[in-house]
Amino acid sequence: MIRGLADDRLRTTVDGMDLMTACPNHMNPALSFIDPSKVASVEAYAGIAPVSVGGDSIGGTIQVKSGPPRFARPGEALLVEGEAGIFQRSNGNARGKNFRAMLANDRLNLSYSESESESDNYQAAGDFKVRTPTLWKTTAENHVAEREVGSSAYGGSRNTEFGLAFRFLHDHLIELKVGEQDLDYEGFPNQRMDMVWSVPDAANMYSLRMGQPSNMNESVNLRYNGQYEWGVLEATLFRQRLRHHMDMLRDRWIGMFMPMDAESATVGGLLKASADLTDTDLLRAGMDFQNYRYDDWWPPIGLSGAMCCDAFWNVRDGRRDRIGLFAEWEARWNPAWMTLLGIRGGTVASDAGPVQGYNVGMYGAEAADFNARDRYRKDNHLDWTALARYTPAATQTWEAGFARKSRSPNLLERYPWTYESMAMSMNNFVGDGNAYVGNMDLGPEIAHTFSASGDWHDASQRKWNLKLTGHLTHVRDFIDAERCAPGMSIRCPASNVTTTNRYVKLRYVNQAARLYGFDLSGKVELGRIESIGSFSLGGMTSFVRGENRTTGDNLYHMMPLNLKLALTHRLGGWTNTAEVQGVAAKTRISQVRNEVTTPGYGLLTLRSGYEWKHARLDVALENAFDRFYLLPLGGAYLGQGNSMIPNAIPYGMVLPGKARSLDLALNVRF
Ligand SMILES: [Cu+2]
Repeated sequence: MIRGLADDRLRTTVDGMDLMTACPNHMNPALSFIDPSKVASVEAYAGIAPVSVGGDSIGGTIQVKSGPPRFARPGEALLVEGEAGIFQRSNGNARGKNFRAMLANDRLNLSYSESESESDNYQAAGDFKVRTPTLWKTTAENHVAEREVGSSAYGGSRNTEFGLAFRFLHDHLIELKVGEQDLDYEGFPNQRMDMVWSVPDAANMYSLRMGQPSNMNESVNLRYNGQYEWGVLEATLFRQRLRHHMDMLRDRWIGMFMPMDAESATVGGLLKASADLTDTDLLRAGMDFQNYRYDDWWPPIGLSGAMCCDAFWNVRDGRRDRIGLFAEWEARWNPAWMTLLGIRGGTVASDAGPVQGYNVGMYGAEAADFNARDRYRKDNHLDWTALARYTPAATQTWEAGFARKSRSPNLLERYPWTYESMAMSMNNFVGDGNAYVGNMDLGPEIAHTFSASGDWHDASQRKWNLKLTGHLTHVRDFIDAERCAPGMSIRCPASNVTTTNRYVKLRYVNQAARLYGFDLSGKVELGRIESIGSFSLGGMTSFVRGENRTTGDNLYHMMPLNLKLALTHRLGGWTNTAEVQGVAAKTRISQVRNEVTTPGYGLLTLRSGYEWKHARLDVALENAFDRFYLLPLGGAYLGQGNSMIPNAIPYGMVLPGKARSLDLALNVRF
């Protein structure tokens, strides 16, 4: 979440790949496809992202990259390197391992990496109870409050990647990466389903897809980077294929299964040239595209009843094709002034094929209405950014920017079509427990953002700095939600419009929104004591507010005022950190979604790390005082009991945070 915006409103890329999810609950976002041990850098453009890194998003941009390939120096021997690591976290008994090896001469680099991780359910720091009876527990067990957060376990998550890099003519590089991720199961405590391959404890009972990997991501990424006399040329072409299967892990198993499948294929790419026009003018120009195909269907259950006898199609033959062109001019007028002007144009075309429900009796009329409509939509985007930076002295930097950005609805905001309660409750990617239906008449969101910041520091920029940023965004046609009302469908009771303490049925709708806030961050070197080491203090605080200007409601999922302070001690290869996080109560809530307030809390985390020439050991004590707290952005806790019916799980419980955990990680390089 960046400045109140998240998910598809941010542009997130992994090694240049602009990846999409394939799930009505967005369980497989871009960041889930890179193994954390491989991440070499994370770059976040929090505010006004230049048009060359944005597009089809109204918030910031996040670029996650693994390290660049290394080569031996000419005439040098073969470069052989590797790394192996393990980690263990006491809470939930989370554990994992990673391995990486690389072989290179002065032209060619071959690499291989793999990692695995698993965890049991994690524990909260105090008892809480929201259980509805499940068949796995005795009656007595079903009524005991407990600390375990149901459906938070995961297992058998494996990432592998092969890499091949070729360097020629000195500074031209071609890289090919082939990656695969599969996992056995992953619980989602704020959704009504889990990612499942086989249910370990129920494997002997029933599984529709026994023996078939059902959650698998395959990607192929080809990249080129070349230095020319005039500048740099970059190209990326990637393909991603995603297979997704959901059902229920044992914590919410109610004696029947509910398989849900999704598949997607994405082909995307980028071509970008950065040319030095003069010593002080830089021009970036290029194009990017992304073609996405999506199918989302739920196999039938049983020989009679509500989920018999055909596959339910949530989205069939979904497609969303995007293309964009951009140009950006960066000018350094003199040592004090820099400006950046950019413009981007593009289109997003989306469509979906005809649908059907589990049976004609319950779903026939709604499906016929949907199928009778023309579902093709094409949106034109026109974005621009203007940014100026002023450095009047070595100790001050000022920056101000203004931007217009656009985002088109995703397929799951446009095309889910039924108001039937169970099917609607499976459509939700914000984790609020509510049930959603699409709206194919949605238009793109258009945001105008203004931000300004001041940065004060010592001349060397090493001893101290303080940075303050204020931001304001107005969004035309922000995609929020409205209550489903009797006029929309006979499946919307009047009580759905007025209830304040139940999960509700919602439809996506374009409304006006405004977000504003500030970020303040800084650090200071406190000094050095002989043979004891050096000390530094760093901190950041942020405030954001989101308002729906059409209804006067608050936007959903706004992080309350929060503060982080870290005191760091360094001596030789040793680093120790004490980190305090304080979060205010969340009292401004989205009424249309019946969002729940959360109390404020403070957490202390202690970390220590020691680095040798070929190894690194990290130890951390998270939540050192074992404080019970509720996650302000964690959503509704739906991890236990019957999650298939919107209000079978008692309304009002927010997902609790983790209890104290002792974490260990060891990495060895060779
Ligand atoms: Cu899913």
